[in-house]
Amino acid sequence: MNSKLKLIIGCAMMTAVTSFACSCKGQKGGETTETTDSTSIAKPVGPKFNPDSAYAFTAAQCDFGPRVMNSAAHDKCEAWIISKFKQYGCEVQTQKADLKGYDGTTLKATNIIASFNPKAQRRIMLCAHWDSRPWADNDPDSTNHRKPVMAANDGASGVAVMIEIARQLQADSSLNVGVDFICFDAEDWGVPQWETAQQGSENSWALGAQYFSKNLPQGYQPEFGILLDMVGGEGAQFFKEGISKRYALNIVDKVWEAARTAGYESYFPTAEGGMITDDHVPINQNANIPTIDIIPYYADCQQSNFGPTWHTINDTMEHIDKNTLLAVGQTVIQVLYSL
Ligand code: AHN
Ligand code: ZN
Repeated sequence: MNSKLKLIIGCAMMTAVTSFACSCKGQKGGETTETTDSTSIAKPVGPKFNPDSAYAFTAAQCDFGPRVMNSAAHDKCEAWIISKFKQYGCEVQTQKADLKGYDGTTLKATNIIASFNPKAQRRIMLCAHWDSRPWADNDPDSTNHRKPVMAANDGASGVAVMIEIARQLQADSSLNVGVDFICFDAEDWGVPQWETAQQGSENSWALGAQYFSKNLPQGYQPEFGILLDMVGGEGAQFFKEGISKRYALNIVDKVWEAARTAGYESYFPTAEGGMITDDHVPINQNANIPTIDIIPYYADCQQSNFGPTWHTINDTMEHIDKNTLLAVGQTVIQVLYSL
C-alpha cells in the first residue's frame, strides 16, 4: 500500500472514531440525541465546557506549589483565583477569618465569593475548597505522611471547573439565574491519621465552610448549592452521596438527570456512595441551603474510597483526567441552563 492511500484510510478511521465518540456522549450540537428510549426527550443545553481550559486552570494553581494554610503559595493562589473570577465578569468579595485548627494553630483563612450576574434574584451556589492538605497522611509510604499534598484533584480541580464555568457564562449571556462561586478555605486541616481518635474530630474539617455557614453575606439565600470535591481524578465515578440525599434529594436527582441528558451517565451512577463529612454539611445544617456534594467513590480502591491519590503525594497533575473535568463541568452547565 502506498503511503497516500494509508493516509486516506487513516483519516476515514479518525472521522469514524470521532463521530462515534460524539454520539456516545450525546453532544450533537443541540440536536436531539437519538435513542430508542422514547421517554428521553431532553437534550444537551448551554455552552460547551472546555476541558483543556479547566485542565490549565488546575495546573495554574499547582504551579504555586501546595496551597497549605499560612503559606506564601496559599496567598499567591488566592490572588490568582480572585483575578480569574474578575477576568470572567464576576464581582468578587472575600471573607477573612482567623480559624482555629484542631491542634490550636491559627489559620489565616479566606473564603472567596465570586458572583456572576449579582443583581439576579434567583441564585445558585457552586462551591469547592481551594486549600491543600498539609499532610499526605494517607500515602502508602509513611515517610511521606508529613509532606504537603499538591492537591491537583483534592482542591484545584473543583476551583478550576468553577472558573471554566464562569468563563463560559461570560461568553454566553442566555442564563436565567445568577451564580455565586464560593471557594472555601481551610477544608483540609482535618485531624491527621497519626493522631489517636479525638472526640468531635469531624468538626476539624471544613473550617472555612463552617465559618461561611454562620456568617452568610447579608440576605444570602440561593435556591440550592452544588459542592465540587475531587472532580478531576482518573477513573472517578460520582455516586449519590448520602448527606446530599438527606438534605437535598430533589437536587441530587436533578443533577444526576442532567448528567444523563448531557451524555455523562457513566460518570454518574445512580447508586448511593455513602455519607461524607465535607463542606456541604455545615451549609445544609447551619445555613439551610440545600447543597449536594459531587465527590467520587471508588468501590474497589484499596488505598481510599476517594481514589488512589487521596491525601498522598501522588495527587498531582499526572493523575488529572480531562474527561472527568468535562463530565462534571458539562453536567453543571446542563443544570444551570435548564433552570
Ligand atoms: C473525611 O475524610 C472525613 N472527609 C473527607 C473530606 C475531604 C477531605 N474532602 C477532601 N478532602
Ligand atoms: Zn482532602
